[in-house]
Amino acid sequence: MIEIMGVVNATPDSFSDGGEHADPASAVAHGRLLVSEGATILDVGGESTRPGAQPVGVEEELRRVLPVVERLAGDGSVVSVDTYRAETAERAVASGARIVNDVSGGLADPRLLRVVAESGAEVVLGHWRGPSADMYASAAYGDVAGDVARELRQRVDAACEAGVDAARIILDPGIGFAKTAEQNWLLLRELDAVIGLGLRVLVGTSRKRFLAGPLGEEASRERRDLATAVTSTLAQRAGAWGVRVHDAGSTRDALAVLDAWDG
Ligand code: PMM
Repeated sequence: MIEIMGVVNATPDSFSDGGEHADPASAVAHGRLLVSEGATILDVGGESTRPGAQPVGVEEELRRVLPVVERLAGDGSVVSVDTYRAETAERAVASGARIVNDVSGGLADPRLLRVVAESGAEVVLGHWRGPSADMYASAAYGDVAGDVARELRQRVDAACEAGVDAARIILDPGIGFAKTAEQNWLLLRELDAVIGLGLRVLVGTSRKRFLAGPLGEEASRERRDLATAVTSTLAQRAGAWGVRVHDAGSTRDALAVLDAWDG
């Protein structure tokens, strides 16, 4: 079965669920709802990584994230922490997170990979070419899927050098990170290049801007969730280990239909 990673944003400024879960109690309640709808991993983040988002300080990130991680892990859920900061990763793992989800693949904070190695946590290494505020400046590729796979391979090497066991690494092509809409579609179409690296692959398309291509700019959240269920299902078919989604129920249903089709 594919892993369904449900997004628990403990941020007041995430583009897709605009602060609804800014206080710990409502973030925890949302995490529990995601589990009831089929999420198998809960990804708790305290800083939005949407294009143009402003970073928050580490203290504020810890304040947002730690109580949520602690309570959801206390329920017995598998929790990941969506952070590129070593300190947040370290404290979140001490609070019960089992996975460190770093969209920067260990590039943003030079200490993160060592912290992961020492903690024994699993790690998601995302494809990344720079901070959110100016990430489109670096969206130049010769062959997007090949380039992303090559750059991810370098991050795997860096992680292993820092002492991370390769079996604990999950790769993420970083849909929407330093990529135009067209590049995102091409990368999904050629996901094999990343799957071929031989590690588990997580794909995050949920509610992202590039879905406006087929749906139109004004598409509602419900319509973007339906589109996400389709892209997540296709990612599973392409060999992904997991998908990261805001709405677990629609993706769970789509995956169940695919299973029935496959027989
Ligand atoms: N996308 C966002 C945030 N974290 N983590 C992983 N591993 N993969 C992603 O594609 C990804 C991520 C985008 O931000 P949002 O949570 O505000 O949608």
